[in-house]
Amino acid sequence: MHKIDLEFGKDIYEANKKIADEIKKMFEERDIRAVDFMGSIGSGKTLIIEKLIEMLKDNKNIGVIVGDVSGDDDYKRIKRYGIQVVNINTGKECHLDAHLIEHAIEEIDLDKIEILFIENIGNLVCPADFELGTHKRGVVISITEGDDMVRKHPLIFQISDFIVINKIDLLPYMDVDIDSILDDIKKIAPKKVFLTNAKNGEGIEELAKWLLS
Ligand SMILES: Nc1nc2c(ncn2[C@@H]2O[C@H](COP(=O)(O)OP(=O)(O)OP(=O)(O)O)[C@@H](O)[C@H]2O)c(=O)[nH]1
Ligand SMILES: [Mg+2]
Ligand SMILES: [Zn+2]
Ligand SMILES: [Zn+2]
Repeated sequence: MHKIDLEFGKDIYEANKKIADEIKKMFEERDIRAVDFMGSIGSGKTLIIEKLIEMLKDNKNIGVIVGDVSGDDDYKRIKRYGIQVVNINTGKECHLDAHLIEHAIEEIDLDKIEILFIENIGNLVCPADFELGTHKRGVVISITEGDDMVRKHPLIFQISDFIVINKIDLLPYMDVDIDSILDDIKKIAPKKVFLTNAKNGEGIEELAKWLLS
């Protein structure tokens, strides 16, 4: 462990960005593709990562960092796949930051991974402000959260490279207008969109292909 080099009064975002840039450079040197999955609580981030692992693990070496405020539920779910996984408990913090990732990757044998999935803390606000050094950042929302998520939290969608709308299997049961979500995305944050059902894997292959391209 080292002491974080945060001068008093120095911008915390700037300090984060500096570490994130170093991490990204290191990933590039090692040819590791890293993806930050942000998104709302319970939207399906872990299940989507599980489906991606199932789909890719025979051909790619995958590592995962899971962030949760507390506990190891998601860690255990990923661990079942027999791949390298690190759990980060943030305690009171509602987002991951680059310094946490810097330490988490000390616990990973980077020579043995080609892809790193990072599951951020479920939250549509502050994860947006903290880059983690990944090549791609995405935000996962789901049908059960209603159709106003994008316009209520524009920033996180705008800074993302892709957006996943998950749990589309629940559309028939919810009073949710998917076209309204897609309209908001078009207007507010025109990004690559994936419609998924992480339960049966629908839409995950398309996401996997895009993430690797
Ligand atoms: N019907 C349906 N359920 C889903 C889908 N994706 C995830 N779920 C369920 O939704 C719940 C939450 O899924 P998780 O993968 O734990 O969600 P998460 O975003 O990782 O949750 P946190 O880490 O707690 O923020 C679980 O019960 C999943 O089985 C989906 O596409 N359809
Ligand atoms: Mg999770
Ligand atoms: Zn440190
Ligand atoms: Zn936060």
